[in-house]
Amino acid sequence: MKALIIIDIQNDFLPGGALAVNKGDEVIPVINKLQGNDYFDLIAATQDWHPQNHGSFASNHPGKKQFDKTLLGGLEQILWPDHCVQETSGAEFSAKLDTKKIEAIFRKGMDPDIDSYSGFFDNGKRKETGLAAFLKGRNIKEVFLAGLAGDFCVYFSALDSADYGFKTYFIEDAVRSIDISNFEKTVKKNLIDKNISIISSTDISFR
Ligand code: VGL
Ligand code: ZN
Repeated sequence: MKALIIIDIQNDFLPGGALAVNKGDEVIPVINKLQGNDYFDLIAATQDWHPQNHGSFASNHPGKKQFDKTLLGGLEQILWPDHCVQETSGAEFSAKLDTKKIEAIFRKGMDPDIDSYSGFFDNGKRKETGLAAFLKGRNIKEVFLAGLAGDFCVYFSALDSADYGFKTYFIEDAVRSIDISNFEKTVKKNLIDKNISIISSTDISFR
């Protein structure tokens, strides 16, 4: 059984948003096309969902600037612009994303004291979101990942998916990254080292 997990297709990560990923909007038609056939047995999504006082926001650290680093929950933390604040339009899924087939949405980043990049866990692996149990309960063996950002939330979701024992696929043309050189130099290598398959949406045979 195969699942497609759509990561954080939210207005704040799209052009014009608070933490816009360059060309992030280009993944939406690709993801809509992937959903538009019966290849996947299950489609789920994640949503970055921060309280306004979240510790990953530079605005909550007087004297620090956006993209500075600090410690949060004992872990190195990049300080982001305020983004995906609960119940704001920036946190909503893009109106262009087809959501009809999304059976479940896993929210993350709600604890102000720790960030959450992966759709499976917070960054300290303290608390699960329930995504892994949901997938296992549906007898999913293969997990396909798409969305934003390729070097953060999609990346860490892929690593955790592989750790849970799912055969994991990273759909490269359905992903855009915040730092493209980091993606090319580090992320791809680490995915390959974990036996995660980097594929194109066109490798998926539509039936
Ligand atoms: C993300 C940075 C901060 C992501 C979320 O969705 O990749 N990146 N919060
Ligand atoms: Zn976030």
